Parts: sequence; structure tokens; C-alpha cells
Amino acid sequence: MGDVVSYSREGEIAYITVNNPPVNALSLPVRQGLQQCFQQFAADGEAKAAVLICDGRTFIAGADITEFGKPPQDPWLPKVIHEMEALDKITIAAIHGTALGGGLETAMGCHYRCAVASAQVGLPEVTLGLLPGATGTQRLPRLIGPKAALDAMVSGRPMPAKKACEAGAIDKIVDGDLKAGATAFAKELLAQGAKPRRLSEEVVDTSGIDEHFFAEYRNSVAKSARGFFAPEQIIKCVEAAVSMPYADAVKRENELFMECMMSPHSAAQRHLFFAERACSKIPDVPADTPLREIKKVAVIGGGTMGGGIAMNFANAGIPVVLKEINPEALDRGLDIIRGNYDATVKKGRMSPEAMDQCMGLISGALDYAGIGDCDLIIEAVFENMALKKEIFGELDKVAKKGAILASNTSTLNIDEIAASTSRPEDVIGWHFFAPANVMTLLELVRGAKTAKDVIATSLAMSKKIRKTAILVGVCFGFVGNRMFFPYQREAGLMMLEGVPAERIDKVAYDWGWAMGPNGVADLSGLDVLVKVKNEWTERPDDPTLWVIIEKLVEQGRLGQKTKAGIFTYSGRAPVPAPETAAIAKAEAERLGVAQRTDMSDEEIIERLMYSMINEGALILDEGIAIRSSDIDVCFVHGYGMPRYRGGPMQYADSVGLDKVLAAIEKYRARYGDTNWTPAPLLVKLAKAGKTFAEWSAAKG
Ligand code: 3H9
Repeated sequence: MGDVVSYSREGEIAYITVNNPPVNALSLPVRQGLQQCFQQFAADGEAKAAVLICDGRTFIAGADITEFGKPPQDPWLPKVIHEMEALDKITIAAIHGTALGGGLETAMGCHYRCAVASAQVGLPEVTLGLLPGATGTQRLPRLIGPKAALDAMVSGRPMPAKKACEAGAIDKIVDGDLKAGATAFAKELLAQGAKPRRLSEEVVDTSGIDEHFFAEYRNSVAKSARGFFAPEQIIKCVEAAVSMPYADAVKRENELFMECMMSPHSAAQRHLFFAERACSKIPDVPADTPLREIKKVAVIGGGTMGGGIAMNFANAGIPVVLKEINPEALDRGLDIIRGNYDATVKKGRMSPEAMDQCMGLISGALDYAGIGDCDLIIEAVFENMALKKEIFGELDKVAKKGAILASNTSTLNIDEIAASTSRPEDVIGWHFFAPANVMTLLELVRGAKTAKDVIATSLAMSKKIRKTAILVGVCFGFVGNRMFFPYQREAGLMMLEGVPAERIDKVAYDWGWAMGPNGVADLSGLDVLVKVKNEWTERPDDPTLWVIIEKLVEQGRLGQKTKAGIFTYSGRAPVPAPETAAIAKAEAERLGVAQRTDMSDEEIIERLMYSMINEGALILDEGIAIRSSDIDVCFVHGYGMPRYRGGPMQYADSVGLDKVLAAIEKYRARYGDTNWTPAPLLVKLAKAGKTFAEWSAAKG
């Protein structure tokens, strides 16, 4: 037996202890160990009850995700759980930390469950594009009913122990030491003459559901589950749970689980699980780098962006000063923040007391002297190099020694901004995504002289304010916007070729994007894009680039904010605009762009995605992104790309880089070299039959 699971006994109680750091995942040795230890318990004549307990920070947090996508190795978890449940002596799971996925399924294979109050239990497989495939879809409905079980499995959200206890998933909350509490519970059960409670022998209580239940349930999750594969599979499993004998339903669960496992969705979602953990690891910044202390933050500029940024810190309990140039602007900024919080309270997502607490942490300042004691200062004024340099010159005079000076620039050169101070080592980019209090991405931009402890502190702070940060290098637009520009370029070019804006957006939406490229442009503000274009000194020599957007801005159509941009808006719903079609037609004639009537949906997606992926390959080769999975994190967290595509680089890897290259060559032959010269890295990898992920892993 491996060390990862051990057997011991004190009197009549046996203890089966899992010790597989960091999260006690159910790797093969753990499954083997559980099987052998429960067999030992069965054979131990002195043992009357067994407690399954874990060392370390948590109960079993699930199957070992690294094993998925490879051939399954015996013993397969459902078999281990089945054998445990079949025992004639009682078994009790003792839970602390997080009993997730296969961990909760193992606990449900025990006859009873106790937990400390701080524990959480859940079946988050759906977040990995999977379903609880070790009998979880059959056991949880038997424990807490089909509706509550579906809610838990389709959302993937864990339940706090007390709530799980009220629902029936846990039998007892233990105060104090878990082992002592579990032992007392085991003895109590023995004293009562409790028998093994085998969920597989119970039937699902269907009294709360009628014949419309599953159809209505599907409707109720249609929006949140749009495009995902696993939620529907989970619903099918619960349908089986209420309509089939247990053994047949378990077979059905297994078939549906294998379909999930083999799906590109699950591969993409599992890829993101590891990508989101890898992105905070910076090769030349050791994990134990001493951090600078951040007790107070300032935000320069109280517009929508600055206000949203300030809210992140207040939400995390960190005092923040909003600096504006006059009392009117400051009042306006504070009013926007108050309005945002108010809306959250009205939706029932925040208590009025929590709102007061957050507002109490936000103060205002009208001069730079008012922010001299701040440890982190984030400039969030509009995208203009001269203005940013002036502000950083002022900050250099007033900021205390060691303060981190950050710019929320979305495109500009951090080194140039840093050069306007006497302390470029303290300067870094903190690029938030709108709305800054909602979007979870943060692009941290490393300048040539940015100090390592500034990077380490920024990464640690981003976790504190619940952002997922990627570290990127200096170039125009960094990773996200630089790759989004070709995507928007192709959207504009296809309009010039006669494809309606609404068709492009529908195809992109149906592919999974939260919004099509034209809707995003209208939301960002077309005038903002024109300003970006003007600051972009090294842009490609292409007269068609964003030309429709420029003409729309000339007509005063700035996007959603003026109720008219590429689309016209009634409320927030876009309506096709004849004005845009007319501009496209006139500009196509002026620029000699041939009209297309045969554009397929496939071509629309290829041109949007492959133009972006080609830029991503250049970014990787230049070292602007550390690894291809960081780029994937960027697009899923900052741009509304669906998790089930895994991000642009994972998508390219899943399509096959040879196919991506062949399509790019096809467009190069048709449209020329300016926009479609394949990136050398893409060519190299496609020829070698490799992926971006493999290249990143080999780079280290
Ligand atoms: C499942 O159970 C399927 C079954 O239904 C059916 C089977 C037949 N496997 O997140 P952290 C690594 S599906 C492998 O930073 P935290 C993680 O990569 C599974 N590795 O810690 C990281 O490595 P590194 C259902 C795993 O304290 C390190 O552990 N279960 C696994 O912030 C620390 O992780 C889930 O989906 C794993 N299962 O959060 C739960 N889990 O240090 C997945 C973690 O090299 N896990 N690692 O970067 C979690 O949600 C969080 O890790 C947890 C701890 C909340 C447990």
C-alpha cells in the first residue's frame, strides 16, 4: 500500500487517512490505497466503524484532473466507491476544507458524513466540462432531491457545510477537532445500532417535481449554459436517476461522462483550470519574493474606469482615494460609484451595510498632495501619452518612497511613461478591462526596468481584489488589444465586402463570443477606437483599416453612448443600421474592394479567429506573453470568449496548426501580405506537427 492512504485503529474505530498533498486528489495510488484500506477494515475483526479523514488543508478535492484525457487506469473511482458502500460495517466521512467532485462522491459512498462548519462540499465538474461521473449524479439527488442536486451540479457552486447539513448532504456538523468529533459521531451511531445507509438502495424523492420539471429546468438554465456541453449531460443523468433503476442509471452516467471527457469542451475547460493557475508563475520572479506593503491606494481620474477600479479595492476592504481635478468631476465620479453599489444592493447581491462600508473606504482628493501617503497609485485618465507623462512627472514629486506607480493604459508604452519619473523601477502597467469592477482580467505590463518586487506585489494584490492577472511585455496594445485589433480589422473588412454587420455579430455570437465584434466596438466607443488608431504610430499600411468606424464617428455615431454607432440602439438592443451599410458600400467603391455574396459562416469565423491567432504567434515569439495559456486566460477573462473554446491559442491547437496555417495562406493569396503573412512561429510549429502549448512547455 502506498503512503498516500493509511490504515490505523483505536479501539473499535478504524481510521483511513488520505495524505496526498496539495489537495488530496484521487490519483491512481489514492484509489488503490482506498480500496486496500477499506478491504483491511472489512477484514479487521476488532473494527466496528471506519472514519475516512484527510491530512493537510482539505478533504479530497476531486479526481486528479491531470489523469483526464488519458486512458483510465483501474481501479476506476466508481468501482472503489461501490465497494466501500457495499461494506456491512458503517463508514463515516470526516470533512474539512473542500470536498469537491470525486471527493464528495467518495464521501457519499460512505454511509454517513460529518464536517467542520468551515468546510464546503460541491460537485464542480461542470466547470471542467464534465459531469460527476463517479455516481455523483445518482447519489446527490437521493440525498437532497433532484432540484437541489441539479442546481448544485449545473452551477458547480460549492455549498457551505451548514447549508449542506440543512439540505441533507451532511449528517452532522462537528465543533472543534474533526477527528475527535468524527470519532464521537461514529460511537454515537454504533450506540444507536445504526446500519449502513446505502444511497444506491434508496429511490429519488420525486414528490417535488412534475412532468414539466425537466423542460422547465432546461429553459431556466438556457442562458447561463448557452453553448456548453456538460450541463445538458448532467440534466440527462438526473432524468435517468428519477426514471431508471440505480444500476442502469449509473451505466448511463458513465456513458454520458465519457462523452463529456472526449469532448473538445472539456479539453478546453481543463486547459483553463491549469492556465489560470500557471499565469501567476513568473519564471524570473521567485514565489518567495518579498512583497511591498499596500495599505492605501489612490486612483487618478474618477471617470467610469477610475471609479470601477476604486470599487475593486473598497470591495477588498482597502482604503482608496479618488483624485480628480475639480469638485464637480469628483462628485460626479463618487456619484457613479454610489450608483453602481446602489444597483447591486437593489439586485439583492449586497447588503446596505456592506455598501456603506465600501463607500466609507472611498475618499476624494483634488490635489496630488492628498495622495502622497498611498502605497499604490493607479493612473486612469484617457489614452494620451503627453497627459500620462505629465501625471507621472507629478506623481514622482509627491509619491512616498517605495510606492508603486501604475498606469491603466490599454495600449501605450510603459517604458516611455516610466521615463518621465526618476524611479522607473516602481512603474508598471495595470490594465483593467471595462467595466473594471466586473471584468476579472488584469494585464500587468512589465517595463524594461520594473522591479521584481513590484511585479510580485502586483500579482498578489490582483488576487486580493479577485482579478486573474497575466504579466505581459511592452508593445502597442499589449496582448489583449494587439490581438483584438486584427479581429476588429477583419470585421470591418468583411463589412466592406458587403457582409452585414449583424450577420458577422450573429456568427461570432453563435460560435460562443458573449458579443460580436461590432457590438463590442459600439460598447467601447467608436471615438475611442479612432483615438487609439491615431496613437498607433506603427500601424499597418492599410487604407481599409477601421475606415467604416472613422466615417461613423464623423457622422456623430459614437456607439452605444450616442444610441448610434455601427448599430442603432433602442435601449441596449442593437438594430441594423442602414447608415452603416451605406458607408460600407460607398467606401468599398472608393477603395476598390470587391463585393462578396458567397461568404460562408466558416470563413467569417476563420478570418476573425485566425487573424487574431496569427498575431498571438508573433506575440509569443517576441516574448510579450510568457506562455500561450496566458493569452487564453486573457481572452476568456477580458473579452468574453467562451470557456469551452479554451482561448484563442488553445482553440488553434485543437483545430491543428497545419489547418490554421493552410487557411491563412489561402487568405494571403486572396488579400495579400499586409494582413496575412503567417507568423514564423506558426509556420515552424505547423511544419513540426507541434502545438503552441507544447512549444510553451518546452520553453519552460
Ligand atoms: C472529478 O472529480 C471527476 C469525478 O466526478 C469523476 C471521476 C471518474 N487534480 O487551486 P489551487 C492542483 S473532476 C489535480 O491553487 P486553492 C492545482 O493545479 C474534479 N491537481 O489551491 C495547484 O497546482 P500548482 C473535481 C489539482 O487552495 C494545486 O493543486 N474537483 C486538483 O486555491 C493547488 O490548487 C475540482 O474541480 C485536482 N483535482 O484551491 C476541484 N485540484 O500548485 C479542483 C487542485 O502546481 N480544485 N490541483 O499550481 C479546486 O477547485 C481548488 O484547487 C481547491 C483549492 C478549491 C481544491
